[in-house]
Amino acid sequence: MAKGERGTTTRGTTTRGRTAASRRSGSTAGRPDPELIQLLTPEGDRIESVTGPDGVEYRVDFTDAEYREIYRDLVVVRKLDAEATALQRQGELGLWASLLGQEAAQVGSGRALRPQDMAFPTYREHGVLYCRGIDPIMPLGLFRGVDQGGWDPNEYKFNMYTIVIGAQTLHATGYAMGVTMDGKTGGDDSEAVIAYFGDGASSQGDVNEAFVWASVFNAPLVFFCQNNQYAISQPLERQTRIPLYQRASGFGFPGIRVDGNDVLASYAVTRAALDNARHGQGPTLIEAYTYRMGAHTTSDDPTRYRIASEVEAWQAKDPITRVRAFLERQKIADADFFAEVDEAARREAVHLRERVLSMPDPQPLSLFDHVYPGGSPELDEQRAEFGRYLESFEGSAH
Ligand SMILES: Cc1ncc(C[n+]2csc(CCOP(=O)(O)OP(=O)(O)O)c2C)c(N)n1
Repeated sequence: MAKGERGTTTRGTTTRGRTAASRRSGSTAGRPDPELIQLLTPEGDRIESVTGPDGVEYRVDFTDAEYREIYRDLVVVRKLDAEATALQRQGELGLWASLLGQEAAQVGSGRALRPQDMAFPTYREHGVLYCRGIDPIMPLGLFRGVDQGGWDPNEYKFNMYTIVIGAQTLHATGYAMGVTMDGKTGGDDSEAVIAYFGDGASSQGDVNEAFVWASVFNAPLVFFCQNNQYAISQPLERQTRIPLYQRASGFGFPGIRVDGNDVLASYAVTRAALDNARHGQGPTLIEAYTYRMGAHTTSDDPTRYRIASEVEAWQAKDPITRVRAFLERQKIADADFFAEVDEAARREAVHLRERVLSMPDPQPLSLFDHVYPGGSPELDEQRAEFGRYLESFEGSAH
């Protein structure tokens, strides 16, 4: 994205007067949305390159092997997610926040990150976590309640999951400002930062404060909003009256909307925004337009607030089916390859399950171990009191 392209116009689009359904679909039925960056259609047709409303040309130049690898990522990530959901249903996890439907947004943006880039996720970014090379068992330990995350954010350049909605956008902004203050921007090997959040989070004060600070300090930061249409049961029209990406212009930086079910477009748009950030051109807001196919979490029942036809319409835009159609049509992959990927994903899921079931329960008193680096007298007192409480049970091992 050229420097001169920053500060995109709002293009005068308004959602007032449109129906809730047309607001959610993001376009007038039947017509492609001119503001949606897409490189692979739902039918699996490849669009060579596309010029966004920001005047930037978006493209990817993957080798056949890279196309196959990105397909593999999508399939494995979906399979692991389905296994985690099943484990929760069998009582092995306390809760699970499924990414079903959001694989392309996560794998596309996750693969666009360079090794030196730092990511700040929410609680649903299992696909990005996978792309960062983190063992997928890690979030399961968290949702099983036997550890508090488990990975080293500095080693993997992937921060801990954040449950407090939007808080991580401020953490990311502070971190990105630190990158600038350390004089580390301006080159190809510079660090860029990405913050993930949802459409619901866009209403939070934290996110809006992060926009202000990132903008005025020109932070090397990409705000990656996965607009999956719902904040639990609250639909998008309860969060905004304009397309979310247009919010950015009010804060003084560019916003772009990408087809979040298109892994190639998600990759291209994120790569461009990250490169702008690392070269000193400040933040970008990416709105990945997608859909949460499952429940908000395993504690939620989406049939109470959304209709089946809406889900079916999004099924036709499935992020994996279109890549497969493209690979088949272009003869980039054959039946043996697809069977091998399915089998590899199945094996990974079995392995995941075995390891979840053998995770040791933590010692109850370890709850107090990592609250403060040096402990505190008050905490010591609480630990002792909790220890006495545990010992009061018959047959206690404490
Ligand atoms: C500060 C705060 N308020 C409320 C909640 C409860 N809560 C958990 S998830 C959620 C909805 C988030 O929706 P969105 O940002 O769209 O992300 P999604 O879960 O759809 O990926 C809410 C309100 C919370 N975790 N933190």
